[in-house]
Amino acid sequence: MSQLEDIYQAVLNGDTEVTLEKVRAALSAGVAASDILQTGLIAAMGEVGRLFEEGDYYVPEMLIAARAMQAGLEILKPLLVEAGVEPVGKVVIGTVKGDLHDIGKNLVSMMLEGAGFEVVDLGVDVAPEKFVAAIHDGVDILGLSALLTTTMPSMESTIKAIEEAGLHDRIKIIIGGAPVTAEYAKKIGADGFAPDAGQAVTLAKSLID
Ligand code: B1M
Repeated sequence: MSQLEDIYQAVLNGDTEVTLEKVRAALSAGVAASDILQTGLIAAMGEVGRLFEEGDYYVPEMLIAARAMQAGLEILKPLLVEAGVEPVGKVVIGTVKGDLHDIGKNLVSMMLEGAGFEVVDLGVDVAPEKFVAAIHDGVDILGLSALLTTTMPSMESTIKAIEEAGLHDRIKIIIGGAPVTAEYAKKIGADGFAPDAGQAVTLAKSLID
C-alpha cells in the first residue's frame, strides 16, 4: 500500500494515532504536504460521506474520522501556511447558525492566513447577530461556510442582517461549502463563491484589489 493510501485508510478507520504516524512518515519520505492533504485526508473524508449516505457509517464514525483528519491537518498546517509579513487584508469567517461542520472552514482560514490575511475565526453555529457584531473598521471580507442544505438559508439571513445593519457597502461577503453554488451566492446577494480553499484565497485577493 502506498503512503497516501495508508493515510486514507487510517482516516477512514478513524484512527488518530495511525493517521499521525502515517502523515509524519509520508513527510519524512518527501511526499508533498498538498498531496497528503488532497489524496490522503480530503479524499478519505469524501469516502466517509459516501459511506454515511449508503448507511454503512453512522455519525460516531463520521466524527472519529473527522478527528483523525484534523489531527493530520495540524501536522500539515505549518507546511501549508507560509505566513506573509504585512497582512494583506482582514477576514472574519465562521460556519453559519445551526451548522457544526468546521473542517472545510478551518482549511479556508489556514490558506487565507498563509496568503497573508489576518483571520478572525468565529467558529461554528454562528448566529447572524454575532457576524454583524464582528464587522469592525478594518474588516475587508466576511466568509460564510455551510455544509448542510438545511443551514444554507442561514447564509441568506446573515447577509440580510449585514445589509440591515448598513454594513454590506463596507465589506465583501464570500461563501462556500459542499452544497453551495455560484448561482446560490448570486441569489442571496453574496459577492462571491469559492468551491475550495485555494480558490477562496484567489477570490479574496481579487475582491480586495
Ligand atoms: Co456531516 N454531513 N452531518 N458531519 N458530514 C455531510 C455534510 C453530508 C453531506 C454527509 C452525507 O450525507 N453524505 C450530510 C449533509 C447532507 C445535506 O445537507 N444534503 C451531513 C449530515 C446529514 C450531517 C448530520 C445532519 C448527521 C446527523 O446528525 N444525522 C449532522 C449535522 C450536525 C450539524 O452541523 N448541525 C452531521 C454531523 C457531522 C459530524 C459532526 C459527525 C462531522 C463534522 C465534524 C467537523 O466538521 N468537525 C461530519 C462530517 C465529517 C461530514 C462529512 C463526512 C465530511 C465533511 C468534511 O469535513 N469534508 C460530510 C460529507 C462530505 O462532505 N462528503 C458530511 C472535508 C472538507 C475539507 O471539505 O467541508 O466541503 P468541505 O470544505 C471544502 C469546500 O466545501 C470549501 O473549501 C473546503 C476545502 O477545500 N469550503 C469553502 C468550505 N467552506 C468554505 C467557505 C468559503 C469558501 C470555500 O468561503 C468563506
